[in-house]
Amino acid sequence: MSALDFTNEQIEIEPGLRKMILIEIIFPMVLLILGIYHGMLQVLYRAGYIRADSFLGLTYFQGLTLHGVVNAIVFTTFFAVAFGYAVVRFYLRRPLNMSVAWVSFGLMMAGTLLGSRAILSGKANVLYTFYPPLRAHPTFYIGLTLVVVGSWIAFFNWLPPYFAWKREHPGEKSPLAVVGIFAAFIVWLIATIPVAIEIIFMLIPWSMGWVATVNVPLARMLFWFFGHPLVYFWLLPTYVMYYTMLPKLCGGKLFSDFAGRLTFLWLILYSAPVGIHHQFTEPGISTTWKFVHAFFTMLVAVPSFATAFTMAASMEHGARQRGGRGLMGWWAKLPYLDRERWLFPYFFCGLVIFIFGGVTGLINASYNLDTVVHNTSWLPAHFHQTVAGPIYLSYIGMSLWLVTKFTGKEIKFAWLNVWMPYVWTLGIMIFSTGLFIGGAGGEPRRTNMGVSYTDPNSSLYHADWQVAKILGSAGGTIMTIAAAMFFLVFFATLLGRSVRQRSLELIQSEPYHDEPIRAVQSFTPWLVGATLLLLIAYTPPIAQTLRSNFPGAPAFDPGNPMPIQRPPPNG
Ligand code: HEM
Ligand SMILES: [Cu+2]
Repeated sequence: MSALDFTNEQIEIEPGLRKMILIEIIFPMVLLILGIYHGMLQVLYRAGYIRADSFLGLTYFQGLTLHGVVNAIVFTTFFAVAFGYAVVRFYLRRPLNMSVAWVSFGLMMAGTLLGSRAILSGKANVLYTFYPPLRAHPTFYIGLTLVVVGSWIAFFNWLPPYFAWKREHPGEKSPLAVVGIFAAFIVWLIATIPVAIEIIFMLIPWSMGWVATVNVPLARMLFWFFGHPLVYFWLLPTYVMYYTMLPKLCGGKLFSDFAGRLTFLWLILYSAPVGIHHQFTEPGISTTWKFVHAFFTMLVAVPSFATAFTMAASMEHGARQRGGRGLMGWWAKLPYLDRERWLFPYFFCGLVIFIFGGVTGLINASYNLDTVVHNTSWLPAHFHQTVAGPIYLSYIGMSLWLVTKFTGKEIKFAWLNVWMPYVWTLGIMIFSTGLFIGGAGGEPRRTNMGVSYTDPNSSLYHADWQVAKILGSAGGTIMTIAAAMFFLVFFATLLGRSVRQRSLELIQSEPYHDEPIRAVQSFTPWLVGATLLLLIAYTPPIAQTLRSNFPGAPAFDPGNPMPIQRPPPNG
């Protein structure tokens, strides 16, 4: 097979599994329309184009909660599970236990419906981080728990075929994509245990009214024990696509198989012992442990650099196969607008955005710089360049890919499809520049600025926050246009006629260097290392938090500075 040939292996899969994966992609895509709409509203509120506490029936905090929960929790988790099924089924070539699969699916759907109902009825204005003392209705927490447990069950369902494959292929390397997906779900398992403890033992009893107060510093620590590895759970499926698909899309090979394995396994090790970098400004945790977490955070940046170099080398290899010449001339030979290789722009634009997301992440993680940007609009500027950059683009791109293959349909509006990632990139760069400038100048995040800082009639008015306002809303509008382009392509394709055989087809890149390094061929040492690091990184700070003796907090609603219920005497 020549490097320029772009045919991929296809396999037939059970109709039940195909249907399930399709629903797991289409259902969150429908919710995402609501999620994106509330992203657009966010920029309008910030800029003061909406000067009110609510818009079309939903309040400011309700919309922001919906935006964060749908985009960053529901859409991402559903996609990771759907893509995980596709990868495991494709590479291991074994049927899956469908009864278990449907149980996982049912729990995730029920949880999403329960949680969405709580948000839409205004009983869960707690944002996607659900920090106490903001308190939601119990169904919000129960819904989230069901989504998480459902996703665990999906992962457990992939283990029997994996072990069977290992038995039949002794001494062989596991397929790189499977290693990446398993790394994602190991990170997810590690991350979701502390947050499950927070939800089940602290938040549900408190929101049920069984206990009057909650230990806020402890809840926040358990949340961030989850919150940072969460972002690597999002990122790992993207990395799987980058390492296994991008090289072939460029017409070449993966520069180093070892770099891929090391990246995936390294993330198991360092994703979690870093959560306190979100808590640099919080009391009750000593500077020593804040520093330790800051240090580990720098180590978790290593695989991002490894990925950047490996992707650049792989793209160069591909471009040279296509006739690219010279030190820089090969850049001209990448398939920027190639309708056959249309996933390329989705991946490439994500990588470009990620350069900025990565660098600003290092700024956030630097203890002293964080004090300048903490809780300002700098933060949403940064994380839209990660979760709404490479992660979002690769997830929607792969969703469309799987849908066309599973339904045998042709892409509609193919020209819009190849342009969409570039429009999104333009939007996000303008949007983030605005929020970065605002944040560096002190503009807060999660604030209805239209009725405060950007309202000339308010005593809080900040005349100097105009640039951020204009760039933020202009960029947000362009992002919304790009998102609409995608939805048009996606749903028009879905409604079209089937013209091909329905199959599961994934792009597989061959390795250029296939290094026989044993250290990256087993999960075990990395799992042991991760456990040790977690014990070291979290035992002392949790002990400190428990010793700190902060009074328990009563429940609050974001719309009111007074507690919902009066705290008991001696709180
Ligand atoms: C049209 C596209 C989008 C626009 C205009 C937009 C805009 C915004 C704005 C302005 C905020 C900040 C609100 C604030 O802190 O004051 C925000 C928050 C957020 N966005 Fe987006 N966004 C978009 C798409 C996305 C996507 C695709 C994702 C993830 C896949 C995402 C994830 C988030 C998250 C997790 C938050 C944090 C919510 C919170 O602080 O509770 N956004 N968005
Ligand atoms: Cu983090």
